[in-house]
Amino acid sequence: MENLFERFSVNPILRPTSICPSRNDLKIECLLNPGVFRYRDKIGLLLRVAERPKQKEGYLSFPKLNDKGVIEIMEIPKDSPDLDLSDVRVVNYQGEDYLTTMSHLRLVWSTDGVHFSEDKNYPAIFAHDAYTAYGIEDCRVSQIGDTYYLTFSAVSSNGVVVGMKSTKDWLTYQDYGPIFPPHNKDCAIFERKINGRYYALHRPSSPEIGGNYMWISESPDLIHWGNHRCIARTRKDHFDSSRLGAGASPIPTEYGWLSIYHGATENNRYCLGALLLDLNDPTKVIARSQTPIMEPEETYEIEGFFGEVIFTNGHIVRGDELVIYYGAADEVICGAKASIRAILSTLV
Ligand code: MAN
Repeated sequence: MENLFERFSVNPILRPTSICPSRNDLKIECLLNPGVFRYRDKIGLLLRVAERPKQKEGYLSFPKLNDKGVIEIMEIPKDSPDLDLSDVRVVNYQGEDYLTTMSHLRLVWSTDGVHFSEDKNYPAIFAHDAYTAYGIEDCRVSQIGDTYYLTFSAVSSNGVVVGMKSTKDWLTYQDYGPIFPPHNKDCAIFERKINGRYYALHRPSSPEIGGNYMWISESPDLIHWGNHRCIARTRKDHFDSSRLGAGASPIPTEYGWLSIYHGATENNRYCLGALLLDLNDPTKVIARSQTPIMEPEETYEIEGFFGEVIFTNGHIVRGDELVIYYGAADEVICGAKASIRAILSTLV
Protein backbone atom coordinates (compact mmCIF):
# COMPACT_ATOMS: atom_id res chain seq x y z
CA MET A 1 0.00 0.00 0.00
CA GLU A 2 1.21 3.53 -0.74
CA ASN A 3 2.00 5.46 2.41
CA LEU A 4 -0.75 8.03 2.22
CA PHE A 5 -0.64 8.87 5.91
CA GLU A 6 2.37 10.13 7.81
CA ARG A 7 1.99 9.17 11.46
CA PHE A 8 3.00 11.66 14.18
CA SER A 9 6.57 10.83 15.22
CA VAL A 10 5.52 11.17 18.88
CA ASN A 11 2.69 8.59 18.63
CA PRO A 12 0.93 7.57 20.77
CA ILE A 13 0.04 11.11 21.82
CA LEU A 14 -2.15 9.98 24.74
CA ARG A 15 -2.23 6.76 26.77
CA PRO A 16 -4.44 5.49 29.61
CA THR A 17 -1.92 6.92 32.11
CA SER A 18 -2.07 10.41 30.55
CA ILE A 19 -5.20 11.41 32.45
CA CYS A 20 -6.77 10.62 35.83
CA PRO A 21 -9.60 8.13 36.31
CA SER A 22 -13.04 9.57 37.03
CA ARG A 23 -13.15 7.80 40.43
CA ASN A 24 -10.54 6.44 42.83
CA ASP A 25 -11.92 2.92 42.55
CA LEU A 26 -11.70 2.85 38.74
CA LYS A 27 -8.72 2.37 36.44
CA ILE A 28 -8.49 3.68 32.87
CA GLU A 29 -7.92 0.64 30.64
CA CYS A 30 -8.19 2.37 27.28
CA LEU A 31 -8.21 5.83 25.73
CA LEU A 32 -9.72 5.68 22.31
CA ASN A 33 -11.55 7.07 19.30
CA PRO A 34 -11.70 10.85 19.92
CA GLY A 35 -14.10 13.33 18.39
CA VAL A 36 -12.18 16.40 17.19
CA PHE A 37 -13.08 20.07 16.80
CA ARG A 38 -11.72 23.60 16.77
CA TYR A 39 -12.84 25.98 19.50
CA ARG A 40 -11.48 29.53 19.74
CA ASP A 41 -7.72 29.15 19.09
CA LYS A 42 -7.52 25.55 20.28
CA ILE A 43 -8.01 22.02 19.01
CA GLY A 44 -10.17 19.92 21.31
CA LEU A 45 -10.36 16.16 21.50
CA LEU A 46 -13.34 14.49 23.06
CA LEU A 47 -11.70 11.29 24.24
CA ARG A 48 -13.48 8.06 24.91
CA VAL A 49 -12.21 6.99 28.34
CA ALA A 50 -12.90 3.32 29.12
CA GLU A 51 -12.69 2.37 32.79
CA ARG A 52 -13.20 -0.58 35.06
CA PRO A 53 -12.31 -1.47 38.66
CA LYS A 54 -8.90 -2.98 39.41
CA GLN A 55 -9.53 -6.67 38.78
CA LYS A 56 -9.50 -9.05 41.76
CA GLU A 57 -7.96 -12.50 41.31
CA GLY A 58 -10.62 -14.96 40.14
CA TYR A 59 -13.29 -12.28 39.47
CA LEU A 60 -14.35 -10.18 36.57
CA SER A 61 -15.74 -6.81 37.56
CA PHE A 62 -17.12 -3.96 35.50
CA PRO A 63 -19.19 -0.82 36.11
CA LYS A 64 -22.68 0.00 34.92
CA LEU A 65 -25.31 2.56 35.79
CA ASN A 66 -28.18 1.16 37.88
CA ASP A 67 -31.86 2.13 37.73
CA LYS A 68 -31.23 4.94 40.24
CA GLY A 69 -28.59 6.50 37.97
CA VAL A 70 -25.73 5.42 40.25
CA ILE A 71 -22.65 3.53 39.02
CA GLU A 72 -22.55 0.03 40.50
CA ILE A 73 -19.86 -2.59 40.13
CA MET A 74 -20.86 -6.01 38.82
CA GLU A 75 -18.59 -8.78 40.14
CA ILE A 76 -18.73 -12.22 38.56
CA PRO A 77 -16.61 -15.28 39.48
CA LYS A 78 -14.46 -16.07 36.45
CA ASP A 79 -15.19 -19.80 36.76
CA SER A 80 -18.95 -19.24 36.46
CA PRO A 81 -20.35 -21.61 33.80
CA ASP A 82 -22.70 -18.80 32.67
CA LEU A 83 -19.84 -16.49 31.72
CA ASP A 84 -18.58 -16.02 28.15
CA LEU A 85 -15.47 -13.85 27.79
CA SER A 86 -14.48 -14.75 24.25
CA ASP A 87 -14.42 -11.05 23.23
CA VAL A 88 -12.29 -8.88 25.56
CA ARG A 89 -14.75 -5.99 24.99
CA VAL A 90 -17.92 -7.84 25.94
CA VAL A 91 -19.15 -9.88 28.92
CA ASN A 92 -21.91 -12.36 28.28
CA TYR A 93 -23.30 -13.47 31.62
CA GLN A 94 -26.41 -15.62 31.99
CA GLY A 95 -27.28 -14.84 28.38
CA GLU A 96 -27.14 -11.05 28.87
CA ASP A 97 -24.47 -8.85 27.21
CA TYR A 98 -22.54 -6.21 29.16
CA LEU A 99 -19.33 -4.30 28.39
CA THR A 100 -16.05 -5.07 30.20
CA THR A 101 -15.37 -1.33 30.50
CA MET A 102 -17.62 1.69 30.86
CA SER A 103 -16.79 4.73 28.74
CA HIS A 104 -17.31 8.42 29.28
CA LEU A 105 -16.14 11.38 27.19
CA ARG A 106 -13.38 13.69 28.38
CA LEU A 107 -12.09 16.91 26.84
CA VAL A 108 -8.41 17.63 26.26
CA TRP A 109 -7.02 20.73 24.54
CA SER A 110 -4.02 21.70 22.44
CA THR A 111 -2.62 24.68 20.59
CA ASP A 112 -0.25 22.66 18.35
CA GLY A 113 -2.49 19.65 17.64
CA VAL A 114 0.07 17.27 19.11
CA HIS A 115 0.37 17.96 22.85
CA PHE A 116 -2.97 17.77 24.63
CA SER A 117 -3.90 18.36 28.25
CA GLU A 118 -7.01 18.61 30.37
CA ASP A 119 -8.53 21.85 31.59
CA LYS A 120 -10.59 21.00 34.66
CA ASN A 121 -12.99 23.87 33.92
CA TYR A 122 -14.55 21.77 31.17
CA PRO A 123 -16.78 18.95 32.45
CA ALA A 124 -16.64 15.35 31.26
CA ILE A 125 -19.74 13.75 29.75
CA PHE A 126 -20.90 10.69 31.67
CA ALA A 127 -23.55 8.01 31.29
CA HIS A 128 -26.72 9.61 32.56
CA ASP A 129 -29.83 7.65 31.63
CA ALA A 130 -31.37 4.33 30.64
CA TYR A 131 -29.83 4.59 27.16
CA THR A 132 -26.27 5.21 28.34
CA ALA A 133 -26.15 2.77 31.29
CA TYR A 134 -23.17 0.85 29.82
CA GLY A 135 -21.42 3.99 28.61
CA ILE A 136 -20.94 6.59 25.88
CA GLU A 137 -18.56 5.86 23.01
CA ASP A 138 -16.92 7.15 19.83
CA CYS A 139 -18.28 10.69 19.60
CA ARG A 140 -18.32 12.58 16.30
CA VAL A 141 -18.37 16.39 16.52
CA SER A 142 -19.96 18.43 13.74
CA GLN A 143 -19.90 22.21 13.84
CA ILE A 144 -22.85 24.01 12.28
CA GLY A 145 -22.64 27.78 12.77
CA ASP A 146 -21.53 28.31 16.36
CA THR A 147 -23.11 25.09 17.60
CA TYR A 148 -21.30 21.78 17.99
CA TYR A 149 -23.40 18.63 17.57
CA LEU A 150 -22.10 15.55 19.33
CA THR A 151 -23.28 12.18 18.02
CA PHE A 152 -22.15 9.12 19.95
CA SER A 153 -22.93 5.48 20.60
CA ALA A 154 -25.05 5.18 23.74
CA VAL A 155 -24.92 1.61 25.05
CA SER A 156 -27.35 -0.06 27.46
CA SER A 157 -29.42 -3.22 27.80
CA ASN A 158 -31.85 -1.45 25.42
CA GLY A 159 -29.23 -1.81 22.69
CA VAL A 160 -26.75 0.51 20.98
CA VAL A 161 -28.33 3.78 19.84
CA VAL A 162 -27.05 7.07 18.44
CA GLY A 163 -27.36 9.74 21.11
CA MET A 164 -27.00 13.45 20.39
CA LYS A 165 -26.08 16.52 22.42
CA SER A 166 -25.21 20.04 21.40
CA THR A 167 -23.10 22.76 22.93
CA LYS A 168 -21.84 26.23 22.08
CA ASP A 169 -19.29 26.56 24.88
CA TRP A 170 -18.30 23.02 25.99
CA LEU A 171 -19.59 23.91 29.45
CA THR A 172 -23.31 23.31 29.11
CA TYR A 173 -25.09 20.84 26.86
CA GLN A 174 -28.51 20.26 25.44
CA ASP A 175 -29.42 16.56 25.35
CA TYR A 176 -31.69 15.19 22.59
CA GLY A 177 -31.70 11.54 23.67
CA PRO A 178 -31.46 8.85 20.98
CA ILE A 179 -31.78 10.15 17.40
CA PHE A 180 -31.42 6.70 15.79
CA PRO A 181 -32.83 3.58 17.52
CA PRO A 182 -30.91 0.26 17.96
CA HIS A 183 -28.76 -1.14 16.63
CA ASN A 184 -27.08 1.97 15.30
CA LYS A 185 -23.72 3.75 15.66
CA ASP A 186 -21.04 5.64 13.67
CA CYS A 187 -23.23 8.68 13.02
CA ALA A 188 -21.55 11.63 11.32
CA ILE A 189 -23.58 14.75 10.54
CA PHE A 190 -22.58 16.81 7.48
CA GLU A 191 -21.53 20.31 8.53
CA ARG A 192 -23.69 22.11 6.01
CA LYS A 193 -27.11 21.68 4.47
CA ILE A 194 -27.49 20.22 0.98
CA ASN A 195 -30.52 21.45 -0.97
CA GLY A 196 -32.00 22.77 2.27
CA ARG A 197 -31.71 19.49 4.23
CA TYR A 198 -29.29 18.19 6.84
CA TYR A 199 -27.64 14.84 6.12
CA ALA A 200 -26.06 12.21 8.34
CA LEU A 201 -24.18 8.99 7.71
CA HIS A 202 -24.93 6.21 10.18
CA ARG A 203 -24.61 2.45 10.58
CA PRO A 204 -27.65 0.39 11.49
CA SER A 205 -27.06 -3.37 11.80
CA SER A 206 -29.41 -6.00 10.56
CA PRO A 207 -28.49 -9.33 12.16
CA GLU A 208 -30.36 -11.68 9.83
CA ILE A 209 -30.97 -10.46 6.29
CA GLY A 210 -28.56 -7.60 5.56
CA GLY A 211 -25.54 -6.67 7.64
CA ASN A 212 -23.45 -3.81 9.03
CA TYR A 213 -23.85 -1.32 6.19
CA MET A 214 -23.49 2.45 5.93
CA TRP A 215 -26.69 4.45 5.46
CA ILE A 216 -27.48 8.10 4.83
CA SER A 217 -30.54 9.97 6.06
CA GLU A 218 -31.84 13.50 5.82
CA SER A 219 -33.52 15.83 8.27
CA PRO A 220 -35.11 19.28 8.45
CA ASP A 221 -33.94 19.87 12.04
CA LEU A 222 -31.16 17.36 12.96
CA ILE A 223 -33.60 15.51 15.25
CA HIS A 224 -36.14 13.87 12.94
CA TRP A 225 -34.45 11.71 10.31
CA GLY A 226 -35.99 10.13 7.21
CA ASN A 227 -35.45 9.28 3.54
CA HIS A 228 -33.07 6.53 4.68
CA ARG A 229 -30.80 5.04 2.00
CA CYS A 230 -28.16 2.33 2.18
CA ILE A 231 -25.05 3.64 0.41
CA ALA A 232 -22.22 1.21 1.19
CA ARG A 233 -22.31 -2.48 1.99
CA THR A 234 -19.62 -4.85 3.20
CA ARG A 235 -17.53 -6.49 0.45
CA LYS A 236 -16.40 -10.10 0.57
CA ASP A 237 -12.61 -10.58 0.73
CA HIS A 238 -12.01 -6.85 1.20
CA PHE A 239 -10.78 -4.94 4.25
CA ASP A 240 -14.44 -4.01 4.94
CA SER A 241 -15.89 -7.54 4.61
CA SER A 242 -17.66 -7.64 7.98
CA ARG A 243 -18.64 -4.07 8.89
CA LEU A 244 -18.01 -0.48 8.03
CA GLY A 245 -18.89 2.86 9.57
CA ALA A 246 -18.33 6.55 8.91
CA GLY A 247 -15.50 8.44 10.55
CA ALA A 248 -15.92 12.16 11.22
CA SER A 249 -18.13 14.54 9.25
CA PRO A 250 -17.52 14.20 5.46
CA ILE A 251 -15.12 16.75 3.95
CA PRO A 252 -16.38 18.90 1.05
CA THR A 253 -13.96 18.83 -1.92
CA GLU A 254 -14.35 19.94 -5.54
CA TYR A 255 -14.91 16.28 -6.52
CA GLY A 256 -17.48 15.47 -3.87
CA TRP A 257 -17.84 14.76 -0.16
CA LEU A 258 -14.90 12.74 1.09
CA SER A 259 -15.81 10.38 3.90
CA ILE A 260 -13.04 8.56 5.74
CA TYR A 261 -14.50 5.38 7.17
CA HIS A 262 -13.44 2.26 9.05
CA GLY A 263 -13.86 -1.19 7.62
CA ALA A 264 -13.40 -4.41 9.58
CA THR A 265 -12.93 -8.03 8.58
CA GLU A 266 -14.43 -11.12 10.23
CA ASN A 267 -11.19 -11.28 12.28
CA ASN A 268 -11.83 -7.77 13.61
CA ARG A 269 -8.96 -6.13 11.77
CA TYR A 270 -9.91 -2.45 11.48
CA CYS A 271 -8.50 -0.37 8.60
CA LEU A 272 -9.47 2.96 7.05
CA GLY A 273 -11.01 3.47 3.63
CA ALA A 274 -12.56 6.41 1.77
CA LEU A 275 -15.83 7.08 0.01
CA LEU A 276 -16.56 9.92 -2.37
CA LEU A 277 -20.18 11.12 -2.40
CA ASP A 278 -21.86 13.44 -4.88
CA LEU A 279 -21.73 17.08 -3.71
CA ASN A 280 -25.37 17.81 -4.56
CA ASP A 281 -26.78 14.38 -3.81
CA PRO A 282 -24.67 12.57 -1.20
CA THR A 283 -26.83 9.45 -1.50
CA LYS A 284 -24.82 8.81 -4.71
CA VAL A 285 -21.47 7.08 -4.23
CA ILE A 286 -18.96 8.23 -6.87
CA ALA A 287 -16.01 6.13 -5.73
CA ARG A 288 -14.80 3.88 -2.93
CA SER A 289 -11.41 2.52 -1.86
CA GLN A 290 -10.63 -0.97 -3.09
CA THR A 291 -7.80 -1.33 -0.60
CA PRO A 292 -7.24 0.41 2.76
CA ILE A 293 -5.87 3.94 2.81
CA MET A 294 -4.40 3.15 6.23
CA GLU A 295 -3.98 -0.12 8.07
CA PRO A 296 -2.52 -1.30 11.40
CA GLU A 297 1.27 -1.42 10.94
CA GLU A 298 2.92 0.06 14.00
CA THR A 299 3.31 -1.98 17.19
CA TYR A 300 0.93 0.38 19.04
CA GLU A 301 -1.73 -0.39 16.40
CA ILE A 302 -1.13 -4.14 16.32
CA GLU A 303 -0.80 -4.82 20.05
CA GLY A 304 -3.05 -3.48 22.79
CA PHE A 305 -6.38 -3.95 24.54
CA PHE A 306 -7.89 -5.04 21.20
CA GLY A 307 -5.13 -5.37 18.61
CA GLU A 308 -5.05 -4.70 14.85
CA VAL A 309 -7.34 -1.68 15.15
CA ILE A 310 -7.17 1.77 13.60
CA PHE A 311 -10.40 3.64 14.26
CA THR A 312 -10.95 7.30 13.47
CA ASN A 313 -13.94 9.52 14.17
CA GLY A 314 -12.23 12.89 14.29
CA HIS A 315 -10.08 15.08 12.08
CA ILE A 316 -8.97 18.63 11.33
CA VAL A 317 -8.73 19.99 7.78
CA ARG A 318 -6.12 22.66 6.97
CA GLY A 319 -6.25 23.41 3.25
CA ASP A 320 -5.10 20.20 1.55
CA GLU A 321 -3.89 18.70 4.82
CA LEU A 322 -6.05 16.22 6.68
CA VAL A 323 -4.99 15.46 10.23
CA ILE A 324 -6.75 12.44 11.63
CA TYR A 325 -6.79 11.46 15.28
CA TYR A 326 -7.41 7.80 15.89
CA GLY A 327 -7.65 5.08 18.47
CA ALA A 328 -4.91 2.46 18.03
CA ALA A 329 -5.49 -1.10 19.26
CA ASP A 330 -8.39 0.30 21.35
CA GLU A 331 -5.85 1.52 23.89
CA VAL A 332 -3.98 4.68 22.89
CA ILE A 333 -4.62 7.85 20.88
CA CYS A 334 -2.52 8.68 17.84
CA GLY A 335 -2.39 11.20 15.02
CA ALA A 336 -1.48 11.07 11.33
CA LYS A 337 -1.48 13.47 8.37
CA ALA A 338 -2.33 13.01 4.72
CA SER A 339 -2.88 15.13 1.63
CA ILE A 340 -6.56 15.25 0.70
CA ARG A 341 -5.54 15.43 -2.98
CA ALA A 342 -3.50 12.25 -2.56
CA ILE A 343 -6.46 10.42 -0.97
CA LEU A 344 -8.74 11.65 -3.77
CA SER A 345 -6.25 10.46 -6.39
CA THR A 346 -6.73 6.89 -5.11
CA LEU A 347 -10.48 7.26 -5.79
CA VAL A 348 -10.90 9.23 -9.02
C1 MAN B 1 -16.37 -1.18 17.47
C2 MAN B 1 -16.48 -0.03 18.43
C3 MAN B 1 -15.22 0.81 18.44
C4 MAN B 1 -13.98 -0.02 18.58
C5 MAN B 1 -13.98 -1.12 17.53
C6 MAN B 1 -12.81 -2.08 17.69
O1 MAN B 1 -16.46 -0.71 16.17
O2 MAN B 1 -16.70 -0.52 19.73
O3 MAN B 1 -15.28 1.68 19.53
O4 MAN B 1 -12.83 0.77 18.45
O5 MAN B 1 -15.17 -1.88 17.64
O6 MAN B 1 -12.90 -2.76 18.91
